[in-house]
Amino acid sequence: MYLDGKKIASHYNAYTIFDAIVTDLENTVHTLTIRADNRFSKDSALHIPNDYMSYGGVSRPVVLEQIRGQYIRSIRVTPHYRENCWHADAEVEVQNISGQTADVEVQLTLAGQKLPSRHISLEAGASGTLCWSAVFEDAEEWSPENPALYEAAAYLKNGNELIDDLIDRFGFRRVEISGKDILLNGKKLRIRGLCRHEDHPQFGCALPYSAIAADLEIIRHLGANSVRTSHYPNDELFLDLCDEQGILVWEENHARGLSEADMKNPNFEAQAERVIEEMIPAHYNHPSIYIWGILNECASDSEYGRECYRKQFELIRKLDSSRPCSFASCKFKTDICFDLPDVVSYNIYPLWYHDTLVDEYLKDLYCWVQEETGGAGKPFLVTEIGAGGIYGYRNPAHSKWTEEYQAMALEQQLTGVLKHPDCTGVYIWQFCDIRVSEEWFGGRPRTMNNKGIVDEYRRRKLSYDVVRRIFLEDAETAVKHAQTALQ
Ligand code: ADA
Repeated sequence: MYLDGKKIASHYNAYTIFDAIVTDLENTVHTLTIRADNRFSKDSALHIPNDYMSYGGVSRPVVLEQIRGQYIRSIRVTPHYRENCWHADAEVEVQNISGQTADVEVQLTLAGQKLPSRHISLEAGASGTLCWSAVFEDAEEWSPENPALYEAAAYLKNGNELIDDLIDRFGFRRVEISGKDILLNGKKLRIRGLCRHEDHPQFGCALPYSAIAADLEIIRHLGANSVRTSHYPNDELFLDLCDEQGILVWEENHARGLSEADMKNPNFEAQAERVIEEMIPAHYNHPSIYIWGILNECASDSEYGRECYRKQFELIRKLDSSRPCSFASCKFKTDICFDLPDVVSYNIYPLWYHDTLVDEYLKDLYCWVQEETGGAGKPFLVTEIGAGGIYGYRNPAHSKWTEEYQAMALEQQLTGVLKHPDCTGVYIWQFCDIRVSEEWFGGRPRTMNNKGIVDEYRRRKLSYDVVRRIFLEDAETAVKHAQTALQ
């Protein structure tokens, strides 16, 4: 990033937020230049030729702000439930970018409650954090059924002058692990989800509000209650809409299918950990995010890989102790990391990559996890399952890649997973067909990943109605079970 031709910032990774502060600017016209480079190189450990497209261009919003001396860098709201009542802790970080000490005041309103203002003296260039705790007796819980959102509004004053404000939203909800269950607000969670890439034939990975909203409308019509942001942090717009619509989100850092050799790239650990350090503070207040994921299908079957997983889970828990964490494994019975996450998650493809019957495959795998790994007794999620189906390729012989085969496979896969007594739920791979790197052309007809329930133009395949029927039936059954449990 350049201002008037002078470099002011550089950032690795296309999916996470970063900022640059320039002081003492003249009051005149300036030129801001952003150069996005999507070329692969040995220095890039995360953006590599892959089963999705690393698009060029600027794919996230660019925001310019004129700030005066001091500004509010972040608001972090942590709701928690105790003594039958909602409480919330708030932390407001203020930064002093001026050349002298500043005595400032912060006023904070949380969910309509005006809290006592706080003062802080900041030396030149320093930042500091102010904290509040408050009780909210009438707070409405955030849930998929009732996604109640509240505002956190901070105002920064220097003397009597209001010099900055920052307004964010949050929700009163709690996510806990209880034995084999994930609890949302004390109730057992049941995931009926879809994995979704940010990918669109008109917009690449930079989908505008209207396209994101249209995707979520389809996702809700399918009867899904969750989206997995495979395989990187998503656009704030998407998360805001999930907060508003009660769609639960598994958000994960940027990595897909990195081998041990890939993970030994000298830049890998710093680049992967940096994504976590940027993703969690930026997205912390979103109630829709119920779990953090890392390192999709990376080398969780190797000692070196395990050390990377361990360090990243440690980093997540340092940044956010209010959510569970997990990773999606494809290592069948060779994974050595299940003692590390809160939730055991697997990507499995019976009837696609191997012609094993779903029930048999899942039962065998679940038993192995219980008997042979540190994942015994933990919640168990299927984070990917699906099959390829090329839109418009129909053939009653049900050969692979036909829409009929995909519909048949998903019928058996979803039924098998959702009837397993100890499975918390399922994410279908995947929402829509997406572009893949040229290097992946071999196994990917059209140089596309064709496992979408809709194609890249969001046109429904035969599997669409199968998924909708099964998800709606499962939701109905879950409601009946919950009602029976209350009687
Ligand atoms: C893996 C991977 C996905 C996708 C999928 C597939 O599970 O996590 O990104 O590549 O396989 O289509 O085979």
